[in-house]
Amino acid sequence: MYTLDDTIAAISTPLGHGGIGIVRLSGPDALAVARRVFDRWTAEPAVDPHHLYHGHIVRPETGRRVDEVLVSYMPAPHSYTRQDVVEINAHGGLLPLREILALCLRHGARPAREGEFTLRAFLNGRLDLAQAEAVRDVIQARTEASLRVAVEQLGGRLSQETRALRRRLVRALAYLEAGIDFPDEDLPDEEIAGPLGAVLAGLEALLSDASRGLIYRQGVRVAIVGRPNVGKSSLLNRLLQMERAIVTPVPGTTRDTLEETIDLRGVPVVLVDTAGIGAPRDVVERLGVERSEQAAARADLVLLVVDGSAPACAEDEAVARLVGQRPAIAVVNKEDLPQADDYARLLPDAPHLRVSAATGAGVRALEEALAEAILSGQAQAGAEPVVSDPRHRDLLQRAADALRAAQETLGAEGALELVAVDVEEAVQALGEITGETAGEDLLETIFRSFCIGK
Ligand SMILES: Nc1nc2c(ncn2[C@@H]2O[C@H](COP(=O)(O)OP(=O)(O)O)[C@@H](O)[C@H]2O)c(=O)[nH]1
Ligand SMILES: [Mg+2]
Repeated sequence: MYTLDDTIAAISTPLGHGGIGIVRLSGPDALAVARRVFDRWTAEPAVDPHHLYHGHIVRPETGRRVDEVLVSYMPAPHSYTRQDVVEINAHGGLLPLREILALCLRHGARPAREGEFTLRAFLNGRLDLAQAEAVRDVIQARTEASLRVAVEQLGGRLSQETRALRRRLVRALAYLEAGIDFPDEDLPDEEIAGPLGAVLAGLEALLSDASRGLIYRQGVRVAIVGRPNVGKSSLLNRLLQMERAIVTPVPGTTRDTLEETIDLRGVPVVLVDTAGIGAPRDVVERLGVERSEQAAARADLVLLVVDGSAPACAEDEAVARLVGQRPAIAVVNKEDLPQADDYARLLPDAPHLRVSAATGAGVRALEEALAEAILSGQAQAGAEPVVSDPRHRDLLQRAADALRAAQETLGAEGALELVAVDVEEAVQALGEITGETAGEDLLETIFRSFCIGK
């Protein structure tokens, strides 16, 4: 299903206005296609690899210049895809880039699908699957911490550790099979039980900080909810350190949900400001309230904001009921005003913090509490987690479960065939991380999550 023998082309930089933009070609005809549209190479008998050539993209039919460009040629295997690659650096506008791409397509290339350059790099063995996924994660990283984790994975740390564990299992499997074929020989324990235990310990070490890695990569959603006018939008602006949401003394100012990301100790935190939950006065407010309820339901953590200068009312109670048992922090806002209520009975199990979104008092402590709630129970060791992708975590888990089952059978002196089946399962699972045993369906799903041009 995957072809490597045709030539693909795409705009590899974001669409919009930019200083430069790049059209990339990969495949056996990359140079031939470029020769047809790049004037410097049309008459050039030998193009120097890894040189930048200055010239123009020209419509061959009319001789009209499309753009002034810098073009480079990276022959196989010394390129991103390990195929012949040509990169055309043009001016970064939508029109020149689209026209250059269209010319390439008309002269022998076909449009690249999502992630197809990286897919080719994978199929040609330049990257394994976990590294290919890291390319996407580097591009999509939202904090320095998530970038560091992705760069480590791109460098092959997860791949090397996974491969080393898998190799030990493959060896153990060979001994197991020998034991099955020659049941009268004694099986040396150090060749089977020893490696199984060691690999399981290795898997557990990788899994131990996986949830922290997942949090860095995926981030968490925090919904700010409360009745109208308690200061939700003011609190959002405070946490963002900018005036993002409109704040007015008029109840019902925020009618729709609004999202912004902050970097909280390396964790990308999506803050969702919501319309106040109360008695809606019109259809827009009613829809806003529904969205607020959905935002609270979808959030990993809820900030329930109340107004400390006013007594708790039925609306506050209603919002607290909506929060229910979800992870939450009660934020008693407007502490700069005379306080009318301590709100202690609202969400009695959640931490309560007094803040003033107006003066900023208590906001640092709130950030600390938020980080604590998000990373609670996570080891805060300096080392970056190795695993940050739920796909990898699940496969490591699958391998670990299979090895535990294998150990159990071994311990109970069960049939070696059964042990072998479980060890094979673990070998298969680990192979799906690096792609050694990945089927086309899996590749299809993974590369579809890339952007076109990557
Ligand atoms: N004194 C005081 N006023 C605040 C504080 N936070 C918000 N306000 C005011 O409360 C009103 C409603 O604020 P807003 O953020 O729009 O509330 P929302 O409806 O919950 O989003 C505005 O007039 C704010 O200036 C605070 O900490 N102290
Ligand atoms: Mg608001």
